[in-house]
Amino acid sequence: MKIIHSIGDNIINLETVDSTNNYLKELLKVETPQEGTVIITQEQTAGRGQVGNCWESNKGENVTLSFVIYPTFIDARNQFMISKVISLGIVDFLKTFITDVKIKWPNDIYVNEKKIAGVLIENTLIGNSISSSIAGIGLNINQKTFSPALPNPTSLSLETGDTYQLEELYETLFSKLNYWYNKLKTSKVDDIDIEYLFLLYRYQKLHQYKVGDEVFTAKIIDIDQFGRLCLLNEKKELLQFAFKEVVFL
Ligand code: BT5
Repeated sequence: MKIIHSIGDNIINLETVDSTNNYLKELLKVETPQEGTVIITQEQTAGRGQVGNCWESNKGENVTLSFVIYPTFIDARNQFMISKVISLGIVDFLKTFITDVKIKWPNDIYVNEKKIAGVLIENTLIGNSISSSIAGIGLNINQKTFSPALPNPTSLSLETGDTYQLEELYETLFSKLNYWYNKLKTSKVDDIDIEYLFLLYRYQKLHQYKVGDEVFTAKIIDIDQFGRLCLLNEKKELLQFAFKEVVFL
C-alpha cells in the first residue's frame, strides 16, 4: 500500500541556515525525504529570491520555510501549475486574517498594493516530467520595519495591528497548501485556473507596463499554460511575456 504524505507531516526545525531552499536541495542529493517534508527556520543568512535577488527577514519574526513535493504526474511544460497552487494556498491562509489579498504574477502575494510574501520554486526535471519541486515561502508576519531598499513590503502585523505566534500559524498554512495541492493531484485544473484568475492582481484592469524602453497600457487577460502573462493592449493586440520580460508600472 502506498503511504500518502501531506505537506507538514514531517517538519525539520532549524535555528539558522543559509537558505531553506538550499538546505532541501542538499538533502535531496543524499536522500529522498518524504513528500511534504518542511524545513522551517528562525533565520536565513542568505535567503534567496528569483535570479540573484535576496529575501530579507528578521530572525524569528516571519515564516521562512521550504517544502519538497514530487509532482511527477504533471508534464514539465505545465510546471506553472505548481506556482499557482502554492500561491492559492498562501492567499487562502492570509484570507483567514485579512481581505484584499492578491496574487501578483508570477510569484508574489500582495495586500493593498504591497508585497507580503514571495515564493521561490525550484523544479528538477527529468525528461518531460518533474521529479521534485522545492517550494520556498517567505511570508512577512510580525516584522514591522524593513530595509528602505525594499520597494513595497508589508506584513500581517502591519496590516492588522496584531502580533502572532508563528507556531500557531503553520497548521492552517499547511492545510491550505494541501487543499490546493490535492486539487492538482486530482486533476481539478479548472478549479485552480478559475480561482487563480479571480485572485490575480490587476486582472482585466487597464494599467501601464514597460518592455525595454516602451511603456504601454494594457490589461491582463490570462496566464497561459506556460505561465506567461497575456496582455491585451489598446490596439487589441495580444502580447505574451515570460517572467522578467515585462515590468509592472
Ligand atoms: C521572491 O523573489 O519573492 C521569492 C522569495 C522567497 C523567499 C523564501 S524564504 C524561504 C525560502 N528560502 C529561500 O532562500 N528563499 C525562499 P523575487 O520575486 O525575486 O523577489 C525578491 C525581491 O523582493 C527582492 O529583490 C526585494 O526587492 C523584495 N524583498 C526582499 N525581501 C522582502 C520582504 N521580506 N518583503 C517584501 N519584499 C521583499
